Amino acid sequence: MKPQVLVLVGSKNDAPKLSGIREALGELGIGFELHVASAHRTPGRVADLVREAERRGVKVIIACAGMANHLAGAVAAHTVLPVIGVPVPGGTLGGMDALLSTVQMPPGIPVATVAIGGARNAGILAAQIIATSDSRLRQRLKAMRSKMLGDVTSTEGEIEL
Ligand code: RP5
Repeated sequence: MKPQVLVLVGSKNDAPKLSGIREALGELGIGFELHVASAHRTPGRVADLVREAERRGVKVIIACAGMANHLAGAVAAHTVLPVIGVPVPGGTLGGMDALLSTVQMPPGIPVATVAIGGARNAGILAAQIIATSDSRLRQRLKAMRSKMLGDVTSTEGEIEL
């Protein structure tokens, strides 16, 4: 499966908190590749990975980091591909630092930011972007929504006030 999504994590320690990306992309049949690259520790590698990915036909980049998440912004600075930022939870501020540094981009260089630890939504949003030009993927996304409806309504038998 040719990777359509590039996933970058700022540290190997982030990866265990981000399994929702793999799960969502797997459920939707989208190939991805994963690399560790840090905006601060390996800035040149970030630029190289992003430019290579664009050349190889990657359609969306998901950038995940904790603390000061400058990774997503740095990635966005090197490409016009859509970039989704995932603030990774942890540290002394619980992820608020990562959230604000991901979302507060200057005009001209947007990063679509999901919730702190919102890995699954990042995968689904990447799929929705790709689905704008892939009708079969759009059908799979609709099937995912239908399953969600079933999952929610089936809980009604379990609730009481
Ligand atoms: C960020 O700093 C990483 O994304 C990670 O969340 C945080 C701490 O990195 P490690 O010291 O655990 O490698 O760049």
